[in-house]
Amino acid sequence: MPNKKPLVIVTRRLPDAIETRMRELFDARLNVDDVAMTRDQLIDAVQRADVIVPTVTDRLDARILSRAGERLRLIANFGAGVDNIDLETARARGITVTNTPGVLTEDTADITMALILAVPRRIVEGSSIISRGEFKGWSPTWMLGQRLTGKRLGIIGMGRIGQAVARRAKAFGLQIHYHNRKAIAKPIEEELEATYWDSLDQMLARMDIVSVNCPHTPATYHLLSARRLKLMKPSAFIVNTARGEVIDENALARMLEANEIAGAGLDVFEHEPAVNPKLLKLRNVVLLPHMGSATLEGRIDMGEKVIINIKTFADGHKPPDRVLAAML
Ligand code: 8YV
Repeated sequence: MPNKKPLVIVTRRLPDAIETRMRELFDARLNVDDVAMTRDQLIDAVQRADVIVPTVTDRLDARILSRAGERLRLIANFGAGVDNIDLETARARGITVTNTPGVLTEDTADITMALILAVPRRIVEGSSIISRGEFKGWSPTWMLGQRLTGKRLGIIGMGRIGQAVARRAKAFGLQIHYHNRKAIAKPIEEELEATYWDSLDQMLARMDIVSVNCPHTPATYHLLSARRLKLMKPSAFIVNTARGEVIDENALARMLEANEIAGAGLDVFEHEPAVNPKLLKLRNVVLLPHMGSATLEGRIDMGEKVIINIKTFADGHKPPDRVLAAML
């Protein structure tokens, strides 16, 4: 990368403090209007920039990256998930990719726990009864939900976020189970009193609540397929704060409609921002607009990570959050 300030194109508006620091350190081109870039604008950006800072909604696929200019050396993703970037093409073109892991763990786990509470306890349904003016008085058999304490939670993907969910859920009296490519370190497993399942199928059939906390990769696309969803107990709930693509959303909507799954809490969708119209009609779902990591503190921390990644890279060092295609 040349000695002068690198030309950094930021695709969306970021917190003020981050944008200001970026302007101080780099030749930063900001998106003050915060309008998502079109494909043509993204192509123009990858052709001009030394560094591009995309977000989850900017799809840097093979077709866009194959048009990248010689100057583009770094994609410093503002986000932990990198499924918006074609890592193979980036690698083939010698473009380094970084992300922002670790700083959105607790916030995402909080929203996951909120959904784990909200769906079985019918919190949003109850709240909307009040706001519609339909609360006619208490009765012993009205608005009954499901107790959390003593139930089994199956976490799919026991990385940082999965473990943070497990810690919270344990405090609520849930029994922790998990499926992961491999078992986590014994001391953590013991602390969480967690049970490892190498067979996802076997775990699914036994859980009361399932939480999706794995990244979206070619290996996890539709991991919860129609066949696997059918393994779940009809009384079970499912929560997804990872990526919509991990669940066959159509199959899930059909099963929720048919009461073959008791309820769902979804913060992410397969064709975001579109939401399957079937889901919108259901009473047994809580739907959120991809806000798992949406805290002011989290966004600033993410921005700081992006800056550190760009700065270390521009100074000729290995950036701390380098993503390797082989990691996925
Ligand atoms: C962020 C996320 O909002 O980091 C991720 O992977 O899904 C989100 O929580 C998003 O990535 C910002 O680009």
